[in-house]
Amino acid sequence: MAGKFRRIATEEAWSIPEVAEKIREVAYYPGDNADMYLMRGVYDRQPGYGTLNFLDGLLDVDSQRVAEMDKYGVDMAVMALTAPGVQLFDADTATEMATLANDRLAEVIRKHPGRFVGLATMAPHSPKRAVKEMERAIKELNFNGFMINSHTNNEYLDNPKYWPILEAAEALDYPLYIHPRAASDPMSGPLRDYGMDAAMWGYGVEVGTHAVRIMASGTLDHFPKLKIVIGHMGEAVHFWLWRLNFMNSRSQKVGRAKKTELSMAEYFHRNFAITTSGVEDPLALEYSIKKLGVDNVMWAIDYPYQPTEPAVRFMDEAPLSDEDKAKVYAGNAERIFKIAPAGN
Ligand code: 1WB
Ligand code: MN
Repeated sequence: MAGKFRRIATEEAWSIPEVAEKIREVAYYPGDNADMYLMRGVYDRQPGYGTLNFLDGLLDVDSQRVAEMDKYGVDMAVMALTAPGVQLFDADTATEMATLANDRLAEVIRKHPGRFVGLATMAPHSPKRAVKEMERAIKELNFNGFMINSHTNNEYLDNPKYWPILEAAEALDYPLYIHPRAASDPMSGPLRDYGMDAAMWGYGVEVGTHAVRIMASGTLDHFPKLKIVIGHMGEAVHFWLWRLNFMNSRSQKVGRAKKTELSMAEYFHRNFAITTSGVEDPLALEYSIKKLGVDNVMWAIDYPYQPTEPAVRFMDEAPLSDEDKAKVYAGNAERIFKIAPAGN
């Protein structure tokens, strides 16, 4: 892998048979969660997503995934249990499955030295146990961060009951990646038609809303050093910073919005970094780098949901200086996820 640039892909998905089997089961539980449709497709190969066959790619490491990485010069993948993680399960099952998934990911990392690092999964619905698992993941499994798949039972991380998780991420000093899942029930109605529920549109609406809730609630006043990573070219949140600032400060003045220590843009610049996962648009990349600084944008593929070759080509062809490209491809991930530089 002696390419010109080290390539670290930062939002790479995988799963284990036990979690896949459990998701297949809960996807038919009574209820009207918008994630169910996608889950039936991916995990039970029902029409819609079944034919895309993501499942094989998710469950595989040794045959296809590593070969694909080698073929396109992807040096390292930052891996996490795929959306919606364990968040569809009841708290006990979720806690148990998170531990199992993290143990398995640690095995993958050991088996392929230098090729993978892990983001821990945990059960937000059981914050105390989640914090224990976060500590174990960093201190015993040597993981490099955490992933939560947006809402849990329609609740968001601005809810103080989840703050122990934010506190732990800040104290352990590793980033929290907020990955999409289908929108929470009250928001999901109009997103259910025309395939809009998932990656096409609903995912971005869900995580964008989550990020704005975290900022507008003043939650980050309590966790000034917390680093939050969001994918899909920032879920477009940074496109709205000017308007978020204008409207939020006006609303704060008339008592419609919560008083916060910083402006929305200040929170975003201080606490967030973004990845390019699944958005291979040069103009969106240029805007992101200009708006957020080249130090806050990381490359990702979103394997196996997105193909590797165009993701690599997109970044190889991006009109950036070598110095900037090296940052987006690897340097920023090394700093933000504390990944040892190549050769170490
Ligand atoms: C897709 C993308 C589906 C992601 C997913 O199911 C996840 C998709 C859990 O492209 O349809 C993802 O991780 O971005
Ligand atoms: Mn993803």
